Amino acid sequence: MDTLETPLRWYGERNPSIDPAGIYQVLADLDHPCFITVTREGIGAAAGGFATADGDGLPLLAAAQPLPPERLGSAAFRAAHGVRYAYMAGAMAGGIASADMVVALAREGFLASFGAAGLLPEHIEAALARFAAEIPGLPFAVNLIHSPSEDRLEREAVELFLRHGVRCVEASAYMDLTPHVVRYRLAGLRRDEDGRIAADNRLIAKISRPETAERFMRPAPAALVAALLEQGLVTAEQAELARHLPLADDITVEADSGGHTDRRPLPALLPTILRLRDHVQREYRYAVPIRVGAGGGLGTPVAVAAAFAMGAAYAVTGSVNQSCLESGASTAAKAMLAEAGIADCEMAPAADMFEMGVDLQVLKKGTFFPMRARRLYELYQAYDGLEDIPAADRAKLESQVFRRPLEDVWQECVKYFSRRDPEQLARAADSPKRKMALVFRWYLGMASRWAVVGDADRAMDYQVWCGPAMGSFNDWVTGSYLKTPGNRRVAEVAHHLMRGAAFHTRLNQLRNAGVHVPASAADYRPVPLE
Ligand code: FMN
Repeated sequence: MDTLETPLRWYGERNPSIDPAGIYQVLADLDHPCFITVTREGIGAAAGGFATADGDGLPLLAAAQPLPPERLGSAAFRAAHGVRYAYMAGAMAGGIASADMVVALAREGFLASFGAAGLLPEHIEAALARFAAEIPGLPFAVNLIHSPSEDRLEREAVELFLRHGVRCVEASAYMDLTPHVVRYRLAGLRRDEDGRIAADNRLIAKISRPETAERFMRPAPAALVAALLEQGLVTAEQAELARHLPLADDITVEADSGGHTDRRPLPALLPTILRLRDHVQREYRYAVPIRVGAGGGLGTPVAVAAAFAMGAAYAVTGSVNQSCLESGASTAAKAMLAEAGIADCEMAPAADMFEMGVDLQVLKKGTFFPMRARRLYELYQAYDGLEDIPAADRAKLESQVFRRPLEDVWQECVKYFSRRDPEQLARAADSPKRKMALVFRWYLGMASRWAVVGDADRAMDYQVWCGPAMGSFNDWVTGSYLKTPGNRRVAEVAHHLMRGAAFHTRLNQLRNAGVHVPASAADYRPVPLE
């Protein structure tokens, strides 16, 4: 090794570290450069000293620049959203992405999206009041979820956001655009003092297909804009300005994730959406190009580093945050999540799109939910109504799954939908199959609730949305303080994922320069942060 010819030499007051622990310390010191030198004992690493072209210091094999995690990803993303890190915690429905989670992440310089889907307006308003009081001036997002069968919910959500001056929305589950999401974006358009277009309502669209991505990348469709103008919901100036900028500022590419997912692999999907973005940018020449972020499967520093290496402007996590202290999930559900391995999730029917046969990804280990939900879907497909289900199957459902007569469940459905969405009842009145769907959806809906409140009696029915990122996170933190669910603070997890991503990014630079780092120095380990 010491005969190696390198053009550069390294000098320093302190000897370089040659043991794996010392090399690790240098690699993990992200605020300083990392010089890799050749010593008699193998490679040495130093955070100080300097490189020179002459003299007889140690041969310098490679060097990596300082890389604080604040530098990863897109500077434009950080500036536009006013955050320190290009990192976002995605929404988790029913307040699992809780107000506590949003507050904790905002205070540490991360963007978090409040899990507004499925919550009553008064709950969303209570969260917004907390943000105004506890994190004034700090950025946060709120989820706007497309509800194909409940248009009213989406319209009312947008009205609420506009009333409260919500400045950033994470729009998800869209297949086609709706007037509501377009209205949110347009209502924030104006010209600033210098005549430039200002978009006060920032929109982050989460997609898993190119067709949907493209709709958000183009300016708002003229027909929708005209209709909004006619109804007096946007001004003529806003309608005009809408032609000059994309509907969304950011596109989150969601690969195989917890909850609703197309299960595409990130390395297949992300490059396609990046190319699409470049194509649209060439066509429209937007003053501020759309940023493309990545989520789905990110549960380790290596995965986050890979997302940035592929060109993601920002990283989005979900599953791992659910197991954190601040999440709205129950302690029992968090304990189950902390035990999950990489293969412990599977697809199960979704409550909101049950009749359409849509699945979502849930935790499999420790619960019968996926199996029981699938059985309900099979019965739904096989029969035209509850009355047609064979007596033995019905008895089993009533004793094991529902634990009450199906007629009682139906009465609960009537009570629930009379208040929330009477149209559903009207549609079920003359359709035994629709009635069967509502009864079965009762179980799917309650299974999420039992998991959120931690109903011990229903532990075997918990529906916990979760993707493989959870298992890889658990594997990474084994042997560290983050193994214990009680230590998982959401902002610490975010810090470690980003620091670790910076660590692995530098490690890769060194590897590409031909450096072989011993395995025990090449794995970022989380330790408690001061
Ligand atoms: N995304 C949404 O846009 N709206 C939601 O209501 C929503 N609910 C979720 C609930 C849970 C429990 C989980 C795990 C994810 C949910 N997601 C939702 C997706 C996350 O925001 C995020 O995009 C995704 O979890 C990232 O993938 P990962 O699970 O592999 O980390």
